[in-house]
Amino acid sequence: MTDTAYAGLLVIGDPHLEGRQPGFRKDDYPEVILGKLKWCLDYAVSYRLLPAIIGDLFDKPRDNANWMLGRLFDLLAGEVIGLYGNHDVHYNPELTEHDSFSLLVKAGRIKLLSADSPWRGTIGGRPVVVGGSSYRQPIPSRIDPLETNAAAGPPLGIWLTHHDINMPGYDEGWIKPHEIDGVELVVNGHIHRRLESVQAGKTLWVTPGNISRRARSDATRVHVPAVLQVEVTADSFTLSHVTIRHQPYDEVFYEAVIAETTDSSSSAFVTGLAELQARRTASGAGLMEFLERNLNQFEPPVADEIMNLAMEVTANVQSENGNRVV
Ligand SMILES: [Mn+2]
Repeated sequence: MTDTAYAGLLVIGDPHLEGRQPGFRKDDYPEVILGKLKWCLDYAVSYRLLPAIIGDLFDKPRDNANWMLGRLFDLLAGEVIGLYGNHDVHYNPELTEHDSFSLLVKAGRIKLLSADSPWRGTIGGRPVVVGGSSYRQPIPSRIDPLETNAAAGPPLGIWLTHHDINMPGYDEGWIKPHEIDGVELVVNGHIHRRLESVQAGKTLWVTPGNISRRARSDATRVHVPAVLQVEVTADSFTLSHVTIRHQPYDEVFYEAVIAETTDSSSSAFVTGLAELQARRTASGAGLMEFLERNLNQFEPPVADEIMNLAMEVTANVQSENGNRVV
């Protein structure tokens, strides 16, 4: 498909692909999340949208399962643009040849956007520039007009980011939404829930949230996995959140079973352990939570030793993430 046929963009938030089960997910996460990405890419083809991944394609930057990388090479068959997020890089903030994401860039499966290398083309019959700043890369204050195709009129400027943006409902952000000269729309990844958009001068800042639900938290419970469809119109654009088919929250996550207890006797500890064993998540999620709540009943050297052992065990699980755990 040539870019002249594009009607818009499909912005895909933080897929966090992983070859093993994260946290308290109880479904077959590796397959489910690849399936979601496939759904997004198929949807993009059906509606003539250029797919754009706004960082954290992977959950772990390295040692990703070969079968998963192979599937990705098949899935990313058409034109796809994107950024790397903090989860895609091992030594923040640079992408290196050791990180899986770099393979996809090298193979031309993803065009990595940067300030120096934006995507340029025609969308909805208009010239469009889509630039991007990967994790910790500076967000420019303007698109240089010399860089734009003046003959075809001013392009629609879109910028993608993977940053801690200070949006309503997310106060960990250190970058305030601001006007960027020549950019009408900024779409930010990194924040895993959909937040209210902020108009800063001529620039609209949008946080669509991610397509997967990773953490078992209240925020996740209300988050509806969706992608952001940006339809380019003659003089502007329209935005819509397209819900991705997903299972109910309770079918995706184990129920929280570790009740707060004031009883610090070892029998409560043992009961808690038995519950943990019954739940047995692939990543050892719940174990740390359990230990943090219960270790205070032991002498510090004993508590430290238990914690060290637990960390060793869960680190081993992580290093084995090339093996699928089902
Ligand atoms: Mn993320």
